[in-house]
Amino acid sequence: MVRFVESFFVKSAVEPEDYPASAYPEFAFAGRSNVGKSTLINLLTNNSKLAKTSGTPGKTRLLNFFLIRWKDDSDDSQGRLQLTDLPGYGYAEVSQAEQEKWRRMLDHYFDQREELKGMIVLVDIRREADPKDILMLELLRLRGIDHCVVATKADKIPKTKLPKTLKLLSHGLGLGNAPITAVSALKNSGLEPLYDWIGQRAKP
Ligand SMILES: Nc1nc2c(ncn2[C@@H]2O[C@H](COP(=O)(O)OP(=O)(O)OP(=O)(O)O)[C@@H](O)[C@H]2O)c(=O)[nH]1
Ligand SMILES: [Mg+2]
Repeated sequence: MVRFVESFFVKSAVEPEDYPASAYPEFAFAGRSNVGKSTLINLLTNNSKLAKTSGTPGKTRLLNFFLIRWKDDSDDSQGRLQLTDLPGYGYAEVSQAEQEKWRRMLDHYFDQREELKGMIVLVDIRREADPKDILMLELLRLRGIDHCVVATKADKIPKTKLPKTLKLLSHGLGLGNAPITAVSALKNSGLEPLYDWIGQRAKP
């Protein structure tokens, strides 16, 4: 299994001309505001100060790019990858113009990132399938972008309900064969499948 041994903040950007070079396999995190994207990045990198988190929705308004050095002891391989924290969607009744701006930003991102290997879509385990998430997943399918879904805040439901909740969510989101797993930042649990998923796609 890959481990993330070092992590750095590269830069924040909105406009494509300000993005850092697309030099390494890249993975982006998307989902409603406050779902736990920045928290998950910190968890995966074991670096609580890497991405800014907040109880107030709408914290991450820019694209934030991170560089990771990874190692896999099982086959002695190592390399670099990039993680991108995308601005959350749906945190307030935003104007049509704001939504349009967000959509344009996402289109630019998809158009520009040649090394984008996959997208991790986060959903709150306590919520039913959300139309905004369904739209996002549709977009990923249309663009042929590999993706998985992570249900966050698994500590908020009883463990016994986990399998059924994930099944319902998968069905509600129309996932088909795309994988879904649960994580908890509070319990630091559920990360292995994610390291695997990322590792498989980051390796040459
Ligand atoms: N209980 C619990 N709380 C969590 C978990 N993950 C995130 N949170 C909390 O949820 C809140 C939002 O987390 P963030 O990581 O800032 O969310 P975000 O998706 O980056 O939000 P935006 O930047 O606004 O898009 C914070 O108060 C976190 O502590 C989890 O697994 N369990
Ligand atoms: Mg954030």
